[in-house]
Amino acid sequence: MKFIPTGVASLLLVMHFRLVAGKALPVDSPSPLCEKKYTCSNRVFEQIRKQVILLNGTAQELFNIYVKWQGDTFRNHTDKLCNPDTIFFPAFHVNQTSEKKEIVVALYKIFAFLNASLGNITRDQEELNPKVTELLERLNNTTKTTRGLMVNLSCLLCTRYNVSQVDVIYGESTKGKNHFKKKQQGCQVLAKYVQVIAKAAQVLLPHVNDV
Ligand SMILES: *[C@@H]1O[C@H](CO)[C@@H](O)[C@H](O)[C@H]1NC(C)=O
Ligand SMILES: *[C@@H]1O[C@H](CO)[C@@H](O)[C@H](O)[C@H]1NC(C)=O
Ligand SMILES: *[C@@H]1O[C@H](CO)[C@@H](O)[C@H](O)[C@H]1NC(C)=O
Ligand SMILES: *[C@@H]1O[C@H](CO)[C@@H](O)[C@H](O)[C@H]1NC(C)=O
Ligand SMILES: *[C@@H]1O[C@H](CO)[C@@H](O)[C@H](O)[C@H]1NC(C)=O
Ligand SMILES: *[C@@H]1O[C@H](CO)[C@@H](O)[C@H](O)[C@H]1NC(C)=O
Ligand SMILES: *[C@@H]1O[C@H](CO)[C@@H](O)[C@H](O)[C@H]1NC(C)=O
Ligand SMILES: *[C@@H]1O[C@H](CO)[C@@H](O)[C@H](O)[C@H]1NC(C)=O
Ligand SMILES: CC(=O)N[C@H]1CO[C@H](CO)[C@@H](O)[C@@H]1O
Repeated sequence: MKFIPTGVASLLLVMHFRLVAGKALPVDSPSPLCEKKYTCSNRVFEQIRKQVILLNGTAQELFNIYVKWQGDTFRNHTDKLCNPDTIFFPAFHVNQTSEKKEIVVALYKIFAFLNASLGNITRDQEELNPKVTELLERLNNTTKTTRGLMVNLSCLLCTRYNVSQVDVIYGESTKGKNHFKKKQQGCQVLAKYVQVIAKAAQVLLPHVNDV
């Protein structure tokens, strides 16, 4: 059995094609990044670091509780069904020596993707597990923190780094898919999120390159 669903594979192909073609993908958000006026405090980077560390501290638990409520098949075969390597997630190819601006752009890409994914996951779980507050609350909290983080990242991008557009690649919507696919896609995204957020937290540890 192969674990790359055809939808994901074709999405990857489309993205590969677009990257090769050198075309920037439009930002799918309803309003351009810097339309709002942001006031950035001096502590904003510190705030971002705290928010990322908070997310890193709650990601594994969110994943565990998610799996707990998807039924026996997911609980018994988590590694196979929720393999993080079978889902697209924006790359996070920065490290502690990267420029801060590069790090902030990379962070924006992953959190924009995460925010959209959490929207789908929350909608699906409200349908599949409408009474499970321990899961819905965690999804809600993670979404809230993610959006707060995006405000702070936008503030840096728009006022400090003069970046008014970031090309974000979004995932596939789960709308219209069957229950199993919805559960699986959410599970894969959250499994990958656990890995990526740990890397992000690592990169944001106080480092020398403070420009
Ligand atoms: C999952 O594992 C439990 C306990 O090990 C078992 O009772 C159950 O039948 C299994 N269910 C499936 C769908 O594999
Ligand atoms: C860190 O990332 C930069 C790009 O941001 C890259 O040029 C450099 O090779 C990377 N260093 C390591 C040790 O991976
Ligand atoms: C977050 O995702 C929701 C869809 O669930 C979208 O409406 C909203 O604009 C997104 N927020 C940001 C800051 O991108
Ligand atoms: C679901 O995901 C798609 C693709 O990432 C995104 O465009 C859409 O806003 C998401 N839907 C919700 C309700 O968040
Ligand atoms: C969600 O966030 C609220 C407010 O920060 C907190 O009181 C609550 O314990 C959190 N719930 C979960 C399940 O993490
Ligand atoms: C979280 O839940 C509260 C209360 O149910 C709701 O008002 C709020 O819009 C939710 N936030 C997000 C980001 O989903
Ligand atoms: C910001 O970018 C705009 C357009 O790319 C450019 O005209 C402007 O000079 C830049 N400002 C700074 C402070 O870098
Ligand atoms: C991120 O979370 C993981 C798992 O809880 C933990 O092992 C790691 O130390 C955390 N990373 C940072 C930089 O806090
Ligand atoms: C320094 C700074 O601007 N921090 C903001 C980051 O985002 C949070 C949540 O949106 C705000 O409360 C902070 O003021």
